[in-house]
Amino acid sequence: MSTPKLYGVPFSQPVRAVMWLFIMHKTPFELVLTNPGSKGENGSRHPDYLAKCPGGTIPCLEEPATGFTLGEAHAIMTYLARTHGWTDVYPDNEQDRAKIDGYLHYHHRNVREASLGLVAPKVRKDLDIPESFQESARRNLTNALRTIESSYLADNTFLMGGSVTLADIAAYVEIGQLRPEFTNVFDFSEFPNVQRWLGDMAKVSGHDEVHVVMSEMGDISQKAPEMDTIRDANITALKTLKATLASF
Ligand SMILES: N[C@@H](CCC(=O)N[C@@H](CS)C(=O)NCC(=O)O)C(=O)O
Repeated sequence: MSTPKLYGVPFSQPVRAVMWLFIMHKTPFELVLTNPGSKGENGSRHPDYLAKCPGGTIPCLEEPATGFTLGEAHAIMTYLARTHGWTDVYPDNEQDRAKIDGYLHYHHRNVREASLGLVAPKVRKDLDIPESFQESARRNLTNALRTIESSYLADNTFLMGGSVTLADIAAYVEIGQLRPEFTNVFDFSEFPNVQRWLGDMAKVSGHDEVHVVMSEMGDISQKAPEMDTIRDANITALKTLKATLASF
């Protein structure tokens, strides 16, 4: 089977989720650098890219052998888990899978708001995200964290029970980026279960390799990062990815 292509950049949360899934299963892929939102060549709004991924967002998966393409991180993750037999993160039981799918649907417009409300306003000044929009995103995220704290993680180590699933990976790339170790833009003191889970997730295989971009960019709580800092963080992340993939 030829090496699958993954279109995106390491800075993107949903791209990181798919990369983490590949890396934890020591499965090679080729990252094709694709600028989110750009209509230029190698941009996610270029007609050639839209032909593969009509939504015009990253990530997108392509299997060169068959020409199959697929957008949307969660669809990609469940597809990869099913086709590779990765039952460790997507158990071979319809009810377990349905519960995971339930979280993956819930994630959008709830946990995903972490990026829109807290990270993008600092990192993507060009988007000029209105303050009212940021506030509503922060509210949605806080409500989602209350749900995760008091329900998903009330009696479980991970979102679905005793082991990591696709739901944890999808959730962590959003919530984890806010940690003091990374952007440091959220106060987790109201959420002890979430804090404990963040620590457990940081020990999962592939976590460090996928989050190099975050550790390199560092704390943005006081000051928006310079463009050079973001560019350098992406370059270091790409070098790490190359070394990781070469080790498989
Ligand atoms: N629902 C999509 C969201 C992907 C997404 O929002 N990607 C961003 C980058 S993190 C993007 O491509 N933005 C460019 C745009 O919307 O034009 C998924 O989970 O894959």
